[in-house]
Amino acid sequence: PLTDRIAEMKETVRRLARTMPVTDMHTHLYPAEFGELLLWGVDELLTYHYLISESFRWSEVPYDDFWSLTKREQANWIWRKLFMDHSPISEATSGLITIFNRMGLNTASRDLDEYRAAWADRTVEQQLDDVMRIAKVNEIVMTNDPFDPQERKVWLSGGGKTDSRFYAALRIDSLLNDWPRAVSELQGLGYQVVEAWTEETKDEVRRFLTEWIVRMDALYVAVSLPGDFGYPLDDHRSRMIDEAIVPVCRAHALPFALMIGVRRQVNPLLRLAGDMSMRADATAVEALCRRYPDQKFLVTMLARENQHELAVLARKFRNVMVFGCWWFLHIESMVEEMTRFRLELLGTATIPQHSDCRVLEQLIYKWEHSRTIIGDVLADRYERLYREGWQVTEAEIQRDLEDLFSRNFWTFIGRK
Ligand code: RAT
Ligand code: ZN
Repeated sequence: PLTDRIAEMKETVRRLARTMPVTDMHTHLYPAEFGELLLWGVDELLTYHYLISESFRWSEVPYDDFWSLTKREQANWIWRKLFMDHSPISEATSGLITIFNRMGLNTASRDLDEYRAAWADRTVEQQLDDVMRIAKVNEIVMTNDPFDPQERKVWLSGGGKTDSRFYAALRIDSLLNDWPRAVSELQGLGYQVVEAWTEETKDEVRRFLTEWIVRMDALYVAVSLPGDFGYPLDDHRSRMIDEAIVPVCRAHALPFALMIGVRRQVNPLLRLAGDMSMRADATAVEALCRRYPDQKFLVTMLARENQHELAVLARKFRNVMVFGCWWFLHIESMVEEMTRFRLELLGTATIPQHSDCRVLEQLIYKWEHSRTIIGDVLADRYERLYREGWQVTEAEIQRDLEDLFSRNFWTFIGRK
């Protein structure tokens, strides 16, 4: 009977969604050769900036008291506030419990030192292998900023490419959002730029972009932008996009990733945890897509209010690929809501999720939660078909999930 076939289909979707290899197309993770840039282990997990802001809600001590602690002391403090004094029910806190559980630790013991001991005899290489195996993440795209001196050292010494599981994305926030800083960084690297938008400055910015795209073999160029980003305007950002970024991206056939809707440092006392979301104007993306129909744009937005409009925009412009449930949207209720209407509006022509992990082991919970939701939403869409007499084979389910979890990304960027 139909109900049995539907139950069987749902079981297949669930199994494949749980096990299908994933390409994680935006993270802040790095291979081992980047040394301390790759964060991993229990103290890094506990001091994740998502948890820092949650823990301050339970404290009245001055912010600087926290910042003056060692990392281990900060981790102890957060552990007490968010796990001992209160129940860890938020996405980020419960995610840590999922990590402990999948790593085979006893979550009932609540013994932080026992958890620390479990990491003590692991090498970073082992942990990378194990975590990627558990999370079934096969490819990881980094966030690569040439203005970060630690990171630059690796690239300039010819490194960065020994671990074939990792891919680069050239991140250029300050070129667009903090031009004076970019000018001084570029000058420091030997580029002949000045703050005025001179011909030589344009040439040199293009040379900088080109050299770093080639050096990193970058898959795309990326920026995060505030919600009040507008385009086209008579401003620095529009000139930079029109005369440097898009021409270089086109020359290398690279997509430009726009992550729109962040208001940086609304509370500077929280440092990295002090950024906020902000509603954006999708007509800026629309104008870009219309002006550059053969330039591809990977686009994500941070405000929930922008999500439906963004999915509709992707129906109008095939050079847009909507990706991920970004940052504050990376919570189960939002992932479900967004995935549902994205599949309803776009079918499987979307990249439903990226992890944005900053700490290696986060791959475990972020992908497990998302896989489950994406699978369930997809199965609901198939169920509708079954009720009309249309069935999907296991091979078709596999194909659809492959599109969502990896192929759409690689096809859109023109690789593989
Ligand atoms: O999600 C995050 O951890 C944020 O801090 C940012 O890194 C954001 O994802 C970004 O890439 O700007
Ligand atoms: Zn990020």
